[in-house]
Amino acid sequence: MLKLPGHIPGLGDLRDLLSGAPSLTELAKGSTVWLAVTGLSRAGKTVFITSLVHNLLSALHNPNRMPLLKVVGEGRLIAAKLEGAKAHLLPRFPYQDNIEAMATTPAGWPQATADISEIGIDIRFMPTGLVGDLLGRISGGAATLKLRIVDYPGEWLLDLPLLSQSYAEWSRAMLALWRRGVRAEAAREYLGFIADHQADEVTSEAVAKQAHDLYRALLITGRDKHGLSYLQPGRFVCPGGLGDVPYLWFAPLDVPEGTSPAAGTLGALMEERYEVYKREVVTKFYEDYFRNYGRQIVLVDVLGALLAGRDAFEDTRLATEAILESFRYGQHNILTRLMGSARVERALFAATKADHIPDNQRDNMSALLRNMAALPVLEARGSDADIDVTTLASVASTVEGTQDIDGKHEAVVIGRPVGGAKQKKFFSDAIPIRPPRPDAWGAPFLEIPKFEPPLIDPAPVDGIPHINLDLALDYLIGDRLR
Ligand SMILES: Nc1nc2c(ncn2[C@@H]2O[C@H](COP(=O)(O)OP(=O)(O)OP(=O)(O)O)[C@@H](O)[C@H]2O)c(=O)[nH]1
Ligand SMILES: [Mg+2]
Repeated sequence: MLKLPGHIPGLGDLRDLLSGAPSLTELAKGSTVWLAVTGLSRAGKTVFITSLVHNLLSALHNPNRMPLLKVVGEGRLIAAKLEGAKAHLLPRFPYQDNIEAMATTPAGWPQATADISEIGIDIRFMPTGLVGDLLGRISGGAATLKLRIVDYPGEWLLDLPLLSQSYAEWSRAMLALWRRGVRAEAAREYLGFIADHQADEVTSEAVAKQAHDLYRALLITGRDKHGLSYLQPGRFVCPGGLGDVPYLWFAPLDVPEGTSPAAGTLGALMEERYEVYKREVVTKFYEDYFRNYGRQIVLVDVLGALLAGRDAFEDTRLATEAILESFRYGQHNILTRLMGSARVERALFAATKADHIPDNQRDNMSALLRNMAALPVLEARGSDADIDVTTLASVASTVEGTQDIDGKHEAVVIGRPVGGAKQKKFFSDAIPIRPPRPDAWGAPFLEIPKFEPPLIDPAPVDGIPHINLDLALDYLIGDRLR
């Protein structure tokens, strides 16, 4: 039971204090905050979580790594440790394996991941102000925050629009996209197949499966060979633990405008599976998981998209906009219904791998991400989740330097490319603050090698060099560490 201190603050103060979650008793015993880390494949989720966990565990020994996380900067951190084994539903995030991969010689990066996972850290800290004062009297001063970090594929958020589309509408939207630009070339085989198999032909299990296999292969080729990101359904690209269940065996067909598939047709079978997918996979993800993740960070490989060229960049922009929809309750009755009373309180969109460009370009990278995802429009309208944008590097693998180029003193980054014998200097042209105009996509304007990570001590003592990781974490959960 809560024992009131000798000096009792005003009733108004107390009511204010006790009305906000978490309560004092929760604070003393330990409240929980969920932080979900998402982004399209290769955006940097695994590296982000690994560095975040390692730096939090190291923060007591080396507070200089995370000064902008206020609980550390203000010297209020008492302890941070990994949560012990528990009967959680999700697989455990392989922090230890990842750190070992990065700390061996030669250093490597963690493996790509295929499914959702989680890891918990217990943070013990001294709260500030009145809360600290009250807690000081009931629990010796310290509070505990259980931070649960979840890694899930951003591709899954690309399925939200399906919930408000019929199979016919979705098919039309997808096929219109696959008939344009670089996509049309990639989709030639699939488009040929569905030209021979119309939605109104008599249903056939074998043809449906064949269409699905071809379509799924198209999505994977689109991602791996053409750098495309706006790929639906998301689970065809990142199935997670789903396995190859029959209700997944659908694909878009040409369904003429103003019609929907009649019973007994191939289109009707596809439609049935599409509806089961929406119900069993998409809706369930939002209801069972997403709604618990009060704080989320969406990682975007803006540099990778710029480097991949016009079509890939435009596709990343589309995908980022689609992901943003999952944080806009005001616009979405469906999202509001799925979330019930739960809300994502804060979402941070972060351009990753900022160590590839010098410091003087990083604000441009944030501006570009802001403009890519139409975030200025969103701000003006006001959104339900508190959304911000930043640029970060989870593992700074370069250092800053300068180089004389054409008589000018230019900022560069210095790092060792993976497999390279020695360190090299890398210069990049200015990062544009808006998506480049169609005629501005000439030769690639920057070189982005895969850098070797810096030397890392696998023991949580020294931490890992980073850029803005502490700032990002303070934005996301700093209010729960006051
Ligand atoms: N230099 C540098 N490279 C990074 C950084 N973060 C990620 N990378 C590079 O990007 C690659 C992908 O990072 P991951 O964290 O595995 O990406 P992911 O989003 O988990 O990818 P999937 O598991 O495939 O979805 C890494 O192997 C690194 O080469 C960073 O902060 N700095
Ligand atoms: Mg990963």
